[in-house]
Order: sequence, then C-alpha cells, then structure tokens
Amino acid sequence: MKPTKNIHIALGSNKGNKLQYLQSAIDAIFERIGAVKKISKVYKTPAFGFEGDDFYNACITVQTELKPKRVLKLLQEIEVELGRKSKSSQGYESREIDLDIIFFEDEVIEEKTLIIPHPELQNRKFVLQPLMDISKSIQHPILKRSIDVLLQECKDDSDIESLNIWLKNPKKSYTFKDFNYIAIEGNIGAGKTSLANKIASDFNAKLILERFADNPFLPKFYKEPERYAFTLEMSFLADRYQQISDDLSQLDLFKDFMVSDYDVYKSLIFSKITLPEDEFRLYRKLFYQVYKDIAKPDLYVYLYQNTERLQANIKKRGRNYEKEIKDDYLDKINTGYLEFLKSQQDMNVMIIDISDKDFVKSREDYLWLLGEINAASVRSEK
Ligand code: PH2
Ligand code: MG
Ligand code: MG
Repeated sequence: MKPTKNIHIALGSNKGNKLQYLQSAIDAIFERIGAVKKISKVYKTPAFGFEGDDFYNACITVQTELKPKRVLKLLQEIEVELGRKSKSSQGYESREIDLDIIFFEDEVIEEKTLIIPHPELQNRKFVLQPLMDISKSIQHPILKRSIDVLLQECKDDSDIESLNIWLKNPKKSYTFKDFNYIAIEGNIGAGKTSLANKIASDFNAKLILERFADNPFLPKFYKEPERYAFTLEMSFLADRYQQISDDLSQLDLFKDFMVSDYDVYKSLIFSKITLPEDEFRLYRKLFYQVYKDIAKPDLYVYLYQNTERLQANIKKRGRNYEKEIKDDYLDKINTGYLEFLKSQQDMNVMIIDISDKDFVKSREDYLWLLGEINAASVRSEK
C-alpha cells in the first residue's frame, strides 16, 4: 500500500452560510485528498488581524497519499470552487472559505509558496483551540511543544466560543460499515489486498489478510502442478482454517467491523481447477467438514478484472513464482469463481467490474468502488 501521512487542515469562513462552507469543504477534501480521520468542534471566533464578521473555525485530520504541493493546489481549487474571490487589496479580507495546511505529519517545508508547519499557528487561538479537540498532544516539529502547551503560551486573548453544531464526516454516508464482516475476493492480481487495506484504514476495520507467502508448496506447484496440486490445496485448507477461525473469534473492541482479502471458499474454487475429478471430490468432502461452522461474510465482493490487467498487476508486484501464470489459467479461475457465485443463493454476493478502473491510483475510482459496495449494502438491508 502507498504510504499515507496524517495532515492537519484549518478551516475558516466569515461570509455567507459559514457552516455550509465548512461542510462543503470537508466533503470536497474527502473526495479529492483523503479520508477525514478527525473533526473538531466548530468555534465562533472574532476576526483576527482585520475588521470583519466573526469566523466559524474548525480543524480536521486527514490521511492522504498525496504530496504537500498537490494538497495545497487541491485546497486552493476547492476554495475557488466554493466561491472565494482573489484578494482585491493588501491584507486580510472576509472570505467564504479559507483552507490552510497546519501540519503535514512532522514535515518541515520552507518554500516560497508553502511553509509547513503554518508559521502563525502558535499565535492564533482560532487554530490552537480546535486543534486541542483532535490532537492536543502532537508535537510542533520546530517549536518542540505540544498543542496544549502552545495554547497555554499563546498571547492571543480572543474570545472563542464553541458552538453546539457538528460537522459531519463524509465517510458516515457509507452504510456498509454496518456489516460485521466483508470479504473481498477476485482473481490473482485483481487488487483484493489493496482494497481490503484501504477499506480497513479508512473505516477503522480489522484487516484479515491471507497468509500465503509462507506456503512452501506454492512455488513448487507453479513449477510442477500435477505433482503438487493436492498437497498445495490441503495445506491451504489447513492454513486458512486455522487463520480464519483465529481471526473471526478474536473480537477487536476498537474496530467497527472486519474486512478480509479472501473467502475460504476460494479453496474449493481453485481445487476444482487444479485437481483431477476424484481428488477434488475427496477434497470437497473434507472441505465441508472442516468449514461447517465457519461464519460466512455478510457481504462478498468479487472484483472482476480482465486478464490483461491481471497480468499487468501480477508483473508489477513481481512475485517470482507467479511469473509463469498463463492467461488460460486466469480465465479458468475467473470462470470458476463466477460459477461458484451463481450457485450461492444464500450468500450476499456482489460482482463489480473494475476493468476500466484503477482504485489504487485514482481516489475518484476508489470512491466509485466504495459507492458500488455501499449500494449493495443498502439494497440488502431492504
Ligand atoms: N484567518 C485569517 C485572519 N484572521 N481570524 C479568525 N478568527 N479566523 C480565521 O480563520 C482567520 C482570522 C487569515 O487566514
Ligand atoms: Mg488562513
Ligand atoms: Mg489561506
């Protein structure tokens, strides 16, 4: 997964429907920059450093994969789209929306167009007070003081009033998080692990990843399929059973739900392709005995990706033993999955075609995919 950073953004508005501007800004930040992790209360603050209407101020923590310059550019675009005009005179002016980067994790940046941490933050109660709500103990990387200490030392004596109105986290509109257990499935290279990782990190879910890297039979199987197929499938059966029963039974009280990058039935799907008929029947018998009491996911998402893109992804991740995988094998697995899914009447299955999407590179595509999954969860509630 791409590395992410936690950044802090200060929001301010002292013109028009101030609360609505703050909310629209947060929605746009979620769409284009990253998941919103924390939102402070909204504060009413007197205009600082110029004559003007009172401000509504807030601060948020956002998790992003983007670079500081890119974030700055996107924030400026959002300001303009929300109606902010460029300044007509020197000094401060009333504005519909102002979005400033306060911290970019612990980075220190001093360039003409961008200074991080924000050079004035320690002098402004309208920034420090909301920051107290969400990150009072983080250290200023230059001043080496935490937010609560900076606030105590701050000379700004403005009267700051916390309001009883709350900004909404855009991720709340995704109701799939009301499920207990979502499984992400798909062919080799479809992006199961990437998607499970992103959902877990954005929605505070417990992540269950298939541990396969240490399966010693997998490289052997790819070299000599006939010789190692049954051994491989048996070892997957044993490993997956152990892992899934451990993971599903260990409740994590601090997580909202579970998301996995596989479902145990993949054992049946693969073995049907890799094993001769009689061995498959033996295998299936064992499979059902082993898994008779394992919980099924509340939602099963199958990511359909075309073979060409699967091969490109497989190549990109560069696992040695996967180099020899043939198109024909991938096609068979896809067909195996689709046949299996057709036969699953009592499972909540959703097949999503992501052939022309790249949810790893594009946040827009990622949010589209979340929207699709969400639509399924809304339908299944009815
Ligand atoms: N922003 C300024 C200048 N003055 N005063 C308050 N109360 N809130 C602000 O967000 C603010 C300000 C420059 O960006
Ligand atoms: Mg500002
Ligand atoms: Mg600004």
